[in-house]
Amino acid sequence: MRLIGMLDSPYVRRVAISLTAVGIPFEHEPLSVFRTYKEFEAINPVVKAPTLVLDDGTVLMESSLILEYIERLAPQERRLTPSETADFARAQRIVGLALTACEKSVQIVYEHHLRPSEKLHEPWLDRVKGQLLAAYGLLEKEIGTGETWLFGDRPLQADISVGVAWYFTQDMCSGVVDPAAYPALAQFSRRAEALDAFRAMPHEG
Ligand SMILES: N[C@@H](CCC(=O)N[C@@H](CS)C(=O)NCC(=O)O)C(=O)O
Repeated sequence: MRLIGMLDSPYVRRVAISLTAVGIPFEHEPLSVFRTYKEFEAINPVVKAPTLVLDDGTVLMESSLILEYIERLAPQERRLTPSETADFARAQRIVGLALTACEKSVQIVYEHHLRPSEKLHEPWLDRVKGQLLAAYGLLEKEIGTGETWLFGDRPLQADISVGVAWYFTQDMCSGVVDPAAYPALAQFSRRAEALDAFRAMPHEG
């Protein structure tokens, strides 16, 4: 299978790290939805990263849907979602907060880089920043000290998504979320970035 998209997208990176963590081989094609729009469009006409092209030619998109598919391929002992229903609900909540943090960070990046500066709309940016801080405030409470993984002795999807979101925000929205105010997340991120699967799929910002 082929994973299309750049690792500076948190959505692409969470899929790349997950594929690596569960041991599913894939080819990575780091096409940009901006700089290589035409090439991307030739693979997926709606130009969304990540795009996963299966060996039979099926084209998947939306990171969470792709991860659902990957979960079906993964050997049981390497699956990335908890099997207990209550744990699964908590994991989905944490992933939802992490994805919201990604979405709000991407909106800040787009507002600064895609919109002409005279059209920048401060009330909108303030609203998005407030949502971003709320997401990280809730995640800080969810992850405890940041010294352990969320569901046992190995990182699952919730851990991957939190780690990817935090690094993305710190790298791409510098100064918006003060790491000193989120010590557990900062520590959690250091541990996540030291994992083999994270190191193999580094953020490229
Ligand atoms: N909800 C989607 C978000 C994906 C997304 O927004 N990707 C961005 C790159 S970070 C993209 O494709 N942007 C181009 C566009 O939306 O036109 C997911 O989880 O995959």
